[in-house]
Amino acid sequence: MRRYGKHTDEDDIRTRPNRRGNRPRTNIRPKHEDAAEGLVLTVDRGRLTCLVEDRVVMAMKARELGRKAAVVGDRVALVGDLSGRKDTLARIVRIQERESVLRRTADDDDPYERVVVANADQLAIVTALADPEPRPRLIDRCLVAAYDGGLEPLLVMTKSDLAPPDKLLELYGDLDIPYVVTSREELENGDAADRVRELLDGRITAFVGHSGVGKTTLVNALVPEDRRRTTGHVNAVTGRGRHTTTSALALPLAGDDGWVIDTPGVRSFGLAHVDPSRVIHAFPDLEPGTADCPRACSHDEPDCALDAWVEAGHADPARLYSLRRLLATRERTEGD
Ligand SMILES: Nc1nc2c(ncn2[C@@H]2O[C@H](COP(=O)(O)OP(=O)(O)OP(=O)(O)O)[C@@H](O)[C@H]2O)c(=O)[nH]1
Ligand SMILES: [Mg+2]
Ligand SMILES: [Zn+2]
Repeated sequence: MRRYGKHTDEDDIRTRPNRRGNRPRTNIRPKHEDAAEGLVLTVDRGRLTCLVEDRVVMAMKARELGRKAAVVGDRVALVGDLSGRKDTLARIVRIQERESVLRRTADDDDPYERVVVANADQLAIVTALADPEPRPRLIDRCLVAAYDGGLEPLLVMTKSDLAPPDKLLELYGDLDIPYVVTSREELENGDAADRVRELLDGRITAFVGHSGVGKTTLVNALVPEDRRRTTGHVNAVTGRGRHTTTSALALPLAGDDGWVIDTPGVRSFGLAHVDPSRVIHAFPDLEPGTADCPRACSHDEPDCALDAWVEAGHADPARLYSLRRLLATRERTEGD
């Protein structure tokens, strides 16, 4: 497990002009020199469960953080009671700069974006091959969010005992995304966990997908039970008696092999916040062809220089087709 050491802060002493007189005065706020570093494991109605060294510490946001919210995966600085004992509450005084941000909006018209997970470096997009039926549009949208947020995508196709993966594999073949296919039997004999674990090695992987595709089943197969128990998984029982995940939860893989973050199922993945010009970075083979594009080109418009560039043989047309399909997923409504 990663350890979190002490953190000092130099920004907390501020000078500002005194409003009444003109003499400057020094406004000394608490320095939090003794703040410890922690990792946010889960958030439940304003209460944050954090890992500080090897202790699980409950915390809340300090008022000085203002409207800034800490999310799962955030590295934070904590002060107060860090013992981790029952009924203690520490305070989060700082959120460290994020290395990646997975964002979504509830739908495309909703300007309010929420950060789903911070600091993940991989996005496992989980799709069941049946029950529920695969929804390529949702996969495409998760891909765009991953590219936009700086996460590398991984396709996880579950329930191959119910339907074959061929059609989906064909659809995503040109995108060159690593993928893994799992079945009920492989979950039970451990093969699924072994195969998926290889792709998670040393990384922080967030699992996303529609409700019921098997995210939690897989995460549970990956993380030994005693490690899961420390944080108390937040679950609710659905109308059909199935357990559904209600808040994101980070769990450590065995050894020093990284983290997995289970998240609640999503029906849609709004992309109102996405800047299309960032998606092209995920296509390094096409990116040089954008040199002659008009300013602020969406790469999905008539004047885009990519068509001519690909026609001239510089890249595979199938790759341009895939890029355009992803970019177009921002325009269409979901659910089909
Ligand atoms: N047949 C089959 N069923 C599976 C497989 N993996 C998971 N399931 C079942 O699918 C159902 C849903 O699994 P969950 O792991 O709860 O799904 P989830 O993605 O976490 O769902 P939410 O928390 O609601 O987002 C459970 O009844 C699992 O037993 C599989 O490979 N094959
Ligand atoms: Mg779940
Ligand atoms: Zn263009």
